Amino acid sequence: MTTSPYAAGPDPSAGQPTRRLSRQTDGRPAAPVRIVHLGVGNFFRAHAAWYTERASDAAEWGIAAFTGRSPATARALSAQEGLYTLLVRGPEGAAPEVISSLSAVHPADDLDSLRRYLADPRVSVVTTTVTEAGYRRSSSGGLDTAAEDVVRDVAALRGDPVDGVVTTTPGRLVAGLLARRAAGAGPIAVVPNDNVPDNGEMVARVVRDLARAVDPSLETWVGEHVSFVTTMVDRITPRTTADDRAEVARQLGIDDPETVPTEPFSEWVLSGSFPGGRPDWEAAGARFVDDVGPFEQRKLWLLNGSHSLLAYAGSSLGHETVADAIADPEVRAWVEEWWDAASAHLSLPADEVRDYRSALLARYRNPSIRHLLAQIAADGSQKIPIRAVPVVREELEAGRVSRGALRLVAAWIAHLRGAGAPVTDAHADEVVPLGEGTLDEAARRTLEWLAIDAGPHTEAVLEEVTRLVEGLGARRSS
Ligand code: CS2
Repeated sequence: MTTSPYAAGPDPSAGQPTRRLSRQTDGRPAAPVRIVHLGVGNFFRAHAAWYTERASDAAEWGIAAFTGRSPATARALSAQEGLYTLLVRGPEGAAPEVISSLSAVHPADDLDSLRRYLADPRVSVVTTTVTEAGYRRSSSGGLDTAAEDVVRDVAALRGDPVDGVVTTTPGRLVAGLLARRAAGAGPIAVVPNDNVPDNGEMVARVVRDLARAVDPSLETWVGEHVSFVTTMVDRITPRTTADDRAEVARQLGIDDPETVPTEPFSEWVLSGSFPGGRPDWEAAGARFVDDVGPFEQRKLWLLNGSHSLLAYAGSSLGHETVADAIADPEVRAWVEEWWDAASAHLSLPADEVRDYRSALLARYRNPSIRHLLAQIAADGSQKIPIRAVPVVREELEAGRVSRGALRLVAAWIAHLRGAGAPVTDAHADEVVPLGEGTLDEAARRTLEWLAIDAGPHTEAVLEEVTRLVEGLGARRSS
């Protein structure tokens, strides 16, 4: 057996001998590539890659993963043959698991490899985790055909369908599908794993729109050969810290800069067909259902909604992590109030909702996960519309000016006005100005931007939101 020599860089194990991961000593042989993935961040490595690792037929299903913006991840993962350690942090301690399911990792601009994989009939699944902004949607939900990079991708593929250089996610998917059609490689499933309602239809629309703009006959081919699967994904996965890397070094004697920390809980609910086959993900607990909708609402409203509330309201009180914020009785009461408002509109049995809520509290309190509120606060422009607005609207339709629901909107306004975690947002140019001016102006502008039309309740909603923002500001300065 050969082991990699300890590579340069800070020694995370404070003096313990460490080596790098290698398939020969630590993992399984690389499985043949049958899945292509776009966006190889921490969440994907804790979730779909882990389900593929745990599938009973894992030896037949290798993943070729492509990075998002940074090619550094491709270099770092390739240097350890695609292996990385998933550090599962539970209340009782941390358990490392070496994941072998990434058979190859490429930088995003390696379009030759992308086209080669998609032209291979053995490849039958494409998964994506690129964040909502990555799908280049316009406000109407279709492809943003006015965006410069989309315009460039369309022109590139019209000019050269075989080698045209594309950069957006829809552009890369369409480039790959052109190669697949040309090779006659057969049907394929596209499986978005982003935390967006109805994500299958979301990706179907942008792919069809871009295909049509490139070549109308491709849109027809996509309709006949590409299945878009809808999913609900869940696993709390913070960013990697030096402490995670040191823990792996302590337990395994391995220095893994690509360590991914995550929680023990995981959920994946999917709906749709896989015409070219798929791994036995059920073996790892994935569920295949007819309608993902109720699971999606339960997760987006109860988990993600309360996460965003913790991120904005909790950080404005000076808390740094989810565990800190949920331990504050005042913040906990706000979360319960949010949950009460959201739960009233879930189409699931009440005892299931109750169990889910208490499981969430346990997940948030997990002392070995350090989930930064600032991480969750990022990109509110994409989160608030899907996490807060549906609940506010449901409450208004039920005739209620709901303090529990409106507090999430108010906390975001307080954040835009400078309270708590700093604003980091792909659409900062658009949303930071929403919070400017007097509080009343900011509240009106934000509600309008969120398309919350309170009708006869408008003044009452504005008053409530203003009072709630003031409440958060007051606590902050005390
Ligand atoms: C979080 C999610 O950062 C965020 O916005 O709410 O990433 C959350 O941790 C995951 O959806 C959990 O599955």
